[in-house]
Amino acid sequence: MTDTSILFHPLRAGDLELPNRVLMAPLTRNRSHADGTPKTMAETYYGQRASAGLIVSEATQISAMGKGYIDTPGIHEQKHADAWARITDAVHAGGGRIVLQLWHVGRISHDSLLPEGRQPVSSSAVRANSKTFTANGFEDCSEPVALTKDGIAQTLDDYSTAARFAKSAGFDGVEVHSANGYLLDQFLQDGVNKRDDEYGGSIQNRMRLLVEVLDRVSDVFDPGRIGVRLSPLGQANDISDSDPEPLFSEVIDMLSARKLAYLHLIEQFFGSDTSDEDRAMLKRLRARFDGAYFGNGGYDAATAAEAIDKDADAITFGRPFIANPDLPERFRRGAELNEPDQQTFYGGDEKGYTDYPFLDRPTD
Ligand code: 8OZ
Repeated sequence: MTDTSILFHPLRAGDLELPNRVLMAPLTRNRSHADGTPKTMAETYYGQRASAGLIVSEATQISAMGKGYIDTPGIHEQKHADAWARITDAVHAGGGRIVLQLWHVGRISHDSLLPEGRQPVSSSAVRANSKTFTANGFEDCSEPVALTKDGIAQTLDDYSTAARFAKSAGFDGVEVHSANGYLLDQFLQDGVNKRDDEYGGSIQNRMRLLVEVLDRVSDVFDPGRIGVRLSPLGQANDISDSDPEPLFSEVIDMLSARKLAYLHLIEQFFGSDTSDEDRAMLKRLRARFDGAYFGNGGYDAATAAEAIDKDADAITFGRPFIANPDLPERFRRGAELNEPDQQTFYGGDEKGYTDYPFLDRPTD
């Protein structure tokens, strides 16, 4: 059996002190109230998972215009912050740490989810060949409009407000979601970004919105409490770039210079393999980042320990953490894992959310 003890070596990621390297990945669960307020059961769910080295919250919209799916949580009103404060209390009471993932979906949305039925916004007015989940089930994404200069200014203000609410709710930090074809990725990648102003064209221009978002978030949280998630392999939500490696090299150099807490890359998408060529590119990219590196996608305890032995600092686990609230302890003991039930991933109640059994705790 592989020696997995390295998973339990403490790690410092910026200002975050992590007692182990088995981290909880951000997981969309669509179980908030319609107004974006997390439900009480989320306190139990996150509290149950407090033994993670770090919890990255589910993606959380920074504004009403940043919403793209039914029943996802927000962080742009006092009532959202109040509910999140009870969640961070539950995690801290269990000895854990939690960062909030700040999210704007951009064009991956539907008019019916947005205020007054407005059109989604993006870098350019290019419709995504992708689907989202609304009150009517899976629907095609709506036609977006390109953000104007005023719209960009508003979006940056929304990031500031959201970061302040996150701080007031007691989060240990934030993760800026710049992956998976959502708004910031729609600015980075030239398959979508067709702008001819200072937010389009050159790599520096396409990075500008992410840089400005990080400036705003850094006014609220120290850089050592900010992480960024990227998906340089594209694949999700109809995103693509004509030349990803130079783009993501410059992005990661910028993140490294800012001395952020960590870089979080999606290395493999569920259900697809990553080619050797893509793995080699990811390796070159992550080597450019000076801070902590979190890998994600398809790991188990043994492959995570191998990756940490080589060049990762920690691994984030998604599906395994859905089904195993005590995942670190199961890894420590080499215990059996509960199997996740895909039927209850998105939406619903406590079933498949807070009722997965612990090794040592009887369920009632
Ligand atoms: C699954 C379903 C809906 C959204 C992501 C926030 O891909 C998501 C997401 C995942 O980053």
